[in-house]
Amino acid sequence: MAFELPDLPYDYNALEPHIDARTMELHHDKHHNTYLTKFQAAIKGTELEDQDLETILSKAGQHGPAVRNQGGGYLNHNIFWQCMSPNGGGKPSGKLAEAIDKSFGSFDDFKEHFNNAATTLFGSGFVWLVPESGGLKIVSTPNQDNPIMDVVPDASARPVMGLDMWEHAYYLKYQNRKPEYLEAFWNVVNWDYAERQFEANS
Ligand code: MN3
Repeated sequence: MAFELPDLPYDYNALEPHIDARTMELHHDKHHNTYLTKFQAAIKGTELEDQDLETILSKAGQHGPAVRNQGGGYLNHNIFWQCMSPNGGGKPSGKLAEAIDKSFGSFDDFKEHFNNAATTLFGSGFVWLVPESGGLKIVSTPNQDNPIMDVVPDASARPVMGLDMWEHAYYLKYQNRKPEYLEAFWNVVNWDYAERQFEANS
């Protein structure tokens, strides 16, 4: 497999004023690209070069920290850019909306649970919405782990959507103000993408 840095699906400034252009530029061009470069170095000359990303990371526990952390960082950002959109925000619809109501009680209750998971996550990591037997659950992962990884307890499913809670995702604009970053995310969250992921993976 030739792994490449995907273009952002929108301009750096497309998520302004919620997520600032400078953060998006550094986050994509520097952080994401560095995960990719280090992942490529970690698998160079090994049998992993011929496997697809999800196959490799579903067995992250067998491959050592460089593949888990750098490969995870590469995958997580491939996903995260799609979880936001300049046309995002609002509420989900269709089967995803029904599953959120069923699993959490209401959309507002879901947001409260998700925000709570994000603000209580210690250190760097991601918060994910993950399909679970017809419903949904919220999963927090440390560092660059992803719910498809064998090292994540109770996971092993593709996330519907996720949020980057590393400081590099918000510090330039929001510093320590995580609740403001969360509000910004809800204003750009791409429910169309999340609905497609839910229908494909649940
Ligand atoms: Mn990040």
